[in-house]
Amino acid sequence: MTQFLTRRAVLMGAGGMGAAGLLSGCERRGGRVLTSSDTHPSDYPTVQAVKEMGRLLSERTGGRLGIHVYAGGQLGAERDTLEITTFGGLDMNRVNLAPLTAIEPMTVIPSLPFLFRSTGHLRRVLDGAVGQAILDSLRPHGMVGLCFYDSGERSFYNTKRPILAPEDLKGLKIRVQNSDLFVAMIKTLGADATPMDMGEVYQALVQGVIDGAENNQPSYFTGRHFEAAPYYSLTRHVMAPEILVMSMARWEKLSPADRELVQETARQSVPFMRTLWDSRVTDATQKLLAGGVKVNEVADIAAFSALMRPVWDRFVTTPDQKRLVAEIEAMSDDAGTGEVTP
Ligand code: GTR
Repeated sequence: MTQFLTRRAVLMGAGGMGAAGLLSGCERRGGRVLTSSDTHPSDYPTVQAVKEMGRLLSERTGGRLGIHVYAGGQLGAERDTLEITTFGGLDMNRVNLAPLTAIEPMTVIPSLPFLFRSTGHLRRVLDGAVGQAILDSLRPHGMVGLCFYDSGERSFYNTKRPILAPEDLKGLKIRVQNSDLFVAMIKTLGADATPMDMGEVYQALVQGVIDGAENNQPSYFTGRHFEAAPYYSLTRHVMAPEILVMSMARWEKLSPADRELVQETARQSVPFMRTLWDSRVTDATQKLLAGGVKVNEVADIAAFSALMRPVWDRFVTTPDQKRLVAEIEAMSDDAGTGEVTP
């Protein structure tokens, strides 16, 4: 019931029942507590980063602007909250790039398997003109891309066995995000791809509806998936980043100065998030090992990348996509500065 009321309040554009109560005075001054959604719990780095952005916004505007993050997936799965965001029922949303791949072809690019050579390479790409082009590509879809956040490397985990070669995935039911690209990637390795929302994965593993999934260590740990699926195999096949978007409907209601402030504070939350992210990966990895997870390196990564590479041709079809992929491949691995360039 609470969840229903909260969801309804946000949908009504009230900014949430609690937030609405706080608003009245500051709304008269053109202010607002912006609503934002996240599938992760409130201590997760993505949630912390958006809260930090809210803190900065509030500090710079004397409390006129702020952000309330609805964490833990309380407003629904990413696919659904994205839809709500596009029609303006939510002001902001932090999601993975995967559910956006069905909406905008440019978002396919950073989600391609084995595209980035390192975290340095990824950060350099996302901080520069290529990243900006991808953020801008969402505008015709009713969203303003504000910034990217790290999401580490996704690897396979399952209830049955260590994955050392693609053959080990044969016949396994692997949960994927709601994205044709992810379905294709998993099918090409010989596994059975099962699209499902993140919130359903733990139960599906426990009940044997699926045999495994793929994700970074912090999500694997935070979702307690490791308890049911203790084999974690370091294929590191995708580095699809997280993205923070704002509803175009809300953006257009902001003054030019406030838009600049929103964009600037979002950028400033990126290095903050990266610091939290790096320590979260270390911490989750230690806790997973302590929790009895069997982590294995995969010696022949080339066997996976060779099978997954044809997915590029299927999903990279437009001249704009091809140009960006070429630019990314030509870019060096040097880490970004941590400052996001406009
Ligand atoms: C996580 C990501 C979430 C969600 C999740 C999933 O790594 O942070 O936004 O996309 O993966 O697999 O659904």
